[in-house]
Amino acid sequence: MKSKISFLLLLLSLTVNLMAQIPANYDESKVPDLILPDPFVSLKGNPILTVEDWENIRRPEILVLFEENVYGQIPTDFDDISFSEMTKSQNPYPNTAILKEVDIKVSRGGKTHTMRLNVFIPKNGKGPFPVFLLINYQAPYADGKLVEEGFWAVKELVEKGYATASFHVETVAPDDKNRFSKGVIERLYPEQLGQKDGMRALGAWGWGAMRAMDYFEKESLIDANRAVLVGHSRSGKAALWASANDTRWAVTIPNESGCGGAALSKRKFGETVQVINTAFPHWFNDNFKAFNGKEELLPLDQHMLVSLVAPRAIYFSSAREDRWADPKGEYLSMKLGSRVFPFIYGKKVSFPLDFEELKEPVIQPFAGYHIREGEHDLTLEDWKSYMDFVEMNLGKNDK
Ligand code: GTR
Repeated sequence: MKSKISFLLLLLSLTVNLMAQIPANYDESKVPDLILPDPFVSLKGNPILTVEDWENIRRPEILVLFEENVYGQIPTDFDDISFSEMTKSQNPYPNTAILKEVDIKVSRGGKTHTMRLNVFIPKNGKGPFPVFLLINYQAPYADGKLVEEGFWAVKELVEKGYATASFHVETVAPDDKNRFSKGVIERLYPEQLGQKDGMRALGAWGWGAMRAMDYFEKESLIDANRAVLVGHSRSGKAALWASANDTRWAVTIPNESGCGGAALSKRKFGETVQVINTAFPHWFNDNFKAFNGKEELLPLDQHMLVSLVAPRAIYFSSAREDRWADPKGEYLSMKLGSRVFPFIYGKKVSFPLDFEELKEPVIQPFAGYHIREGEHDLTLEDWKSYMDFVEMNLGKNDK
């Protein structure tokens, strides 16, 4: 009996070890043949050719597919929202920017959740200023520092006449598999927890971006019609899902968002659905787990998220050494998903180059992409291309 138990324990530990070491594929020749769902054929099998059919039939279908199978819902109902300025920290850029630390208080069903948004507004110029929101998951606030330059390029943005804001994901939903519900989910939307397609961490962070947008709409120094949503990696995934749901964002920029973000899941290159669901079970909804090791069964792929953002502008960026996030899969998903611009909206967008041929950032109206040298990170070089893309799409600032 004892030896049977120890044999079972051995088997169990071998399985756990194997799971932990599921080898990632980095060999392009081992990528499966891609069979991707067609964004332009409805679930009933009808071709989708017009803006009317796209916006009334196919777009809502695709949104529900992502909600049910991947991210979960983003509930948007609440009873009350209010904004109060709480400035306490020292402004790192007193000569060029006004700092506002804003508490956003949201109530629903007698309960209240407060999230903190940090906002820098140019001091020079008259505004209202276009704004960049960064969903942040790094820890600059922990030690009382608001900004980590490079990762959040406040100085450069403000000098170019942009307002910029950021919130830390912890202020909405902790990034922890045991605690993720301890913010907005348990407090305001507890019924979501019992639902297999309920809101989880990425959806909650997207919800936070929406509340920041509610604030932009009320702040007279900010032009909410020219708002850019940026996220890096896990927060890039959240930015993409938020913008698919909330069409108030004029430009969407997920950086190196990889698996469950910009990259095509069915390529199974680098991080896979099984790996991400095992390491971060709190990011996606429960139904997504059914696709562990079975990406081919997904009734969607990430290029369809690009199509949900259209006709608003969208930009993906990758880093050469960030193979975990599958840069080629990110580019292909942009290339395929952005066909919605010419096919449906009659707007010229083209990505004529193969991934291997890319040298310069592709900065054009509606859809863009760059891959820079280096590792997984959000850098000043990335922000510079974002500003070029935004200027092309939203116009030059009259500072
Ligand atoms: C990794 C995760 C990626 C990406 C990254 C990040 O550990 O596997 O999907 O989100 O974290 O957020 O930096």
